[in-house]
Amino acid sequence: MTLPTFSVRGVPVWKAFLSPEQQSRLVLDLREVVRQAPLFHPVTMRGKEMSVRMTSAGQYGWVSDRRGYRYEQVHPAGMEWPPIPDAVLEVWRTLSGYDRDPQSCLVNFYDASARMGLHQDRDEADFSAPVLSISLGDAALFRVGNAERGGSTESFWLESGDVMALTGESRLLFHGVDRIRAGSSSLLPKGGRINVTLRVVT
Ligand code: MD3
Ligand code: FE
Repeated sequence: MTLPTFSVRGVPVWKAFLSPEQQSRLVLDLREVVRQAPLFHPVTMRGKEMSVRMTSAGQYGWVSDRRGYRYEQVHPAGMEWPPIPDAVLEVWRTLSGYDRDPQSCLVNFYDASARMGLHQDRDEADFSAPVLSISLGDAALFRVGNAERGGSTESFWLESGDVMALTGESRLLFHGVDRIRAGSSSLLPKGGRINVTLRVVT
């Protein structure tokens, strides 16, 4: 198994794990996912639109609306989520060290002004299953904190082709995206950042 480039608070990061060719292939596959299951702005329980647009592939997709957030087996428009692309599954099988395939492939799209506030991911049944994150397109300043809200944080840039894994102790750390460095990658013709997050849900 490939050694990570560095780890921050127990979160391993593989810099440029994906070649430019692999990144372009993933973008083509994700365009097909978005064609079948269009991106939408999730809405918080307070009725506020998130700046990130999302969609999913796989058996479960993450949705949020005024009723709350949860995993659903259908897109808000009613169709089933498309299958997780093989090229995405390949990354999981190489790096996750886990014997089950992911059930959810969340696709987050950030334009230049999108961000994601500090939060924990705890909607999954089994926190011992890893979460894998693939970054594509413009760089993002990622922030990781502690298992409880508050305290010190550390930030680093995630660039196109980087992969990060959240396992064990690091799985429940608070984390978020502070900003996007517009124009830092030419992978997406109109700019922006895609983050693909793979999870076992049930
Ligand atoms: C770090 N997405 O969708 S990668 C999310 O870049 C989310 O779009 C971010 O946070 C993004 O929930 C970050 C995924 C991630 C998931 C779980 C983590 C990062 C994590 C758990 C602990 C630390
Ligand atoms: Fe998260």
